[in-house]
Amino acid sequence: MPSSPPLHRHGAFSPLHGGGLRRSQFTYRQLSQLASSGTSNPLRVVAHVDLDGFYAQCEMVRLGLPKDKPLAVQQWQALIAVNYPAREWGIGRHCSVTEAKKLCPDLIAPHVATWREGDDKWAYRDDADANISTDKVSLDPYRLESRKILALVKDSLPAGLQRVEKAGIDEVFLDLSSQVHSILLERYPELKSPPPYDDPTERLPLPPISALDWQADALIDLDEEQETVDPDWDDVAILIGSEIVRDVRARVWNELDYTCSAGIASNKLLSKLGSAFKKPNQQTVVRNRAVGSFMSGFKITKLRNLGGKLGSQVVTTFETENVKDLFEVPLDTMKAKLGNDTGIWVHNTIRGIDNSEVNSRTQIKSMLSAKSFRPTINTPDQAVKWLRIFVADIYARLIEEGVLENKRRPRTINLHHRHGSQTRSRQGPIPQGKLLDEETLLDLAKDLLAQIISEGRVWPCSNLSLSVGGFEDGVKGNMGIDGFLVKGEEAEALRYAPGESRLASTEPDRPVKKRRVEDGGIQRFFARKPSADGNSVNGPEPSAGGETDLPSRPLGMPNLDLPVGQPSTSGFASAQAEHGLPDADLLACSRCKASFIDPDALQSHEDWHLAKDIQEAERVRPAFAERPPTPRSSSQKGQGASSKRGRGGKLEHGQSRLRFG
Ligand code: DCP
Ligand code: CA
Repeated sequence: MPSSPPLHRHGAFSPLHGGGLRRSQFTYRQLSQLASSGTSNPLRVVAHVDLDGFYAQCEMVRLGLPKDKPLAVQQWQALIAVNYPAREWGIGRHCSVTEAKKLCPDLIAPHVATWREGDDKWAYRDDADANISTDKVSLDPYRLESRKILALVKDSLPAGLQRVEKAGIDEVFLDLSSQVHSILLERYPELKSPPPYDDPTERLPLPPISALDWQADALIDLDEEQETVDPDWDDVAILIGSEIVRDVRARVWNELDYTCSAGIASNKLLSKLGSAFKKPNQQTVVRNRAVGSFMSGFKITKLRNLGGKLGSQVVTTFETENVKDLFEVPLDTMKAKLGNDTGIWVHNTIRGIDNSEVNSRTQIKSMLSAKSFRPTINTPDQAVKWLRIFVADIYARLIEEGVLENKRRPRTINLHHRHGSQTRSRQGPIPQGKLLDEETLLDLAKDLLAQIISEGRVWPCSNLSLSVGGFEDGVKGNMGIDGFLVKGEEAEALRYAPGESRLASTEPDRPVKKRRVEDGGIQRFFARKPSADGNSVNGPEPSAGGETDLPSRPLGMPNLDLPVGQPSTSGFASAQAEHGLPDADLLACSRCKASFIDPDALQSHEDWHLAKDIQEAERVRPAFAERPPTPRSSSQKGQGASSKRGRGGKLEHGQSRLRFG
């Protein structure tokens, strides 16, 4: 923590008396509840920390390059991450490698590491871009760096008071409320006094009137009226949060050599917009009093979850693109025009209201490794070579998950196969009770492949995906009785004897059970969460799950980064515009509105849908429990709403930052 307190006390004034008769707008109860990180506490402090040009920074660190060298990470012919020096040359993810090198001949463009057919370890290879048919991308190097950074972030925060949610491969949310509470009491011991008359609804005294030292933080402008209002405890709380975040960022930089940007605000929605507001290597504070002015600078479709269909509908309905204009629309009108749930949600979102919690208990539920074959593969031998790679890939991640220590282990294994437009899946249980090793997994995968092959009509094969799921906490020490009991998912899988493991269709017979909404409304706009890692198709929880061979988040790929059950971004409608693709000669995905320049990109995109379908089918597997295990072929099913990542927080017209303090 910084050595000097942020409030410069005025002589002998105690904060409790400095405010004279005027009182804070916050109560003793709200202050004390800050300790338990309540999500509707107005003093709440949440931060979002996001690494700058993450994969590119990983490569800079790996190669030991000076920070000013332009570098972009290549995956086949595409760029998937661009560092900030390279962005100054006009290079972005939309560029091909060739275009980027034209813009900046000195560009360093390492190719992502790959697995190669027949090899048992991923590696960085000079010829990877020429070997799309025999190589498969490995994101392990980035995942490992991500883990290191996450561990350091956690280590920078007091163990008992931290709440850290990994929100993606390069981003975390921190609920700093408890820590801020403890620092507040330490710095202002007067706040420890009981409330007058022991009444927790009494309002706190005001903090002293003094300049708050925001150091290098970017602060969001206030409107004139707010400028003149003295700081209250929410300003002090967020300032303390900002100091904590500055220290965390300094450690990540000093110890691991990475820069990151951060947003500090009262909730996840605002802190995420804040972290993207000023990049790289900056932190932006969105004080409660600045929320109106902050939000009013955004275009509606730049807000999370409003990038797609729902955003377009809102724009059309209210005939404006600006959040600012929506402030005028009364809640009742919103409800009437958009439906109850959707109306309330939009009404809150544009005002920066978000009561979702920072969830530190998110755990991986499944891991997937997949490859689309172009050209297709035609023999069992080839398929087995790929299974070996998938198993090695998944096993490395299982080790990270603690499978060797028996901390967590999967209970089921699934193999999905595509032949033309036909997809088939087989699933089996993973034997419990002994340490899971790579050979066992491979044998199980081969077994599933043999089952699929025995049905015939399998070659040529254009996609194979292997996944493990049904993660459970392992038994530590002596194996308890639970270790020998078969439960849930595994029990279901076991109902099908080896050799006849149930076929999981990619088209669920029954629709996914959805959160009931009054108007059947908002849910129709929202798809489910794909990967935090960008290219993964994970189990039903936010995670660092599987890896397909698609560009990690191909153009138009959704990045739905809300917990399951919550609305997330919808639609690809703006993909084209946002990525600056030309209007002409675009190939459109039949399942969503995404457009692509070349057939390979389209194919990748469609494979992504497939992988997501597979995941979805797994997720709703219980819906099949009563069905007889009759093998049948299945077809794909459209997912409906999908999403496009909205960066949301880049500098918007009309926004500037205020020097404060
Ligand atoms: N990623 C990807 N494909 C995409 C988007 C992202 O492979 N279409 C990967 C590479 C990124 C990482 O995910 O480095 C994190 O994604 P971000 O959107 O956070 O982008 P960056 O970290 O690269 O840049 P920024 O500084 O804008 O956060
Ligand atoms: Ca990032």
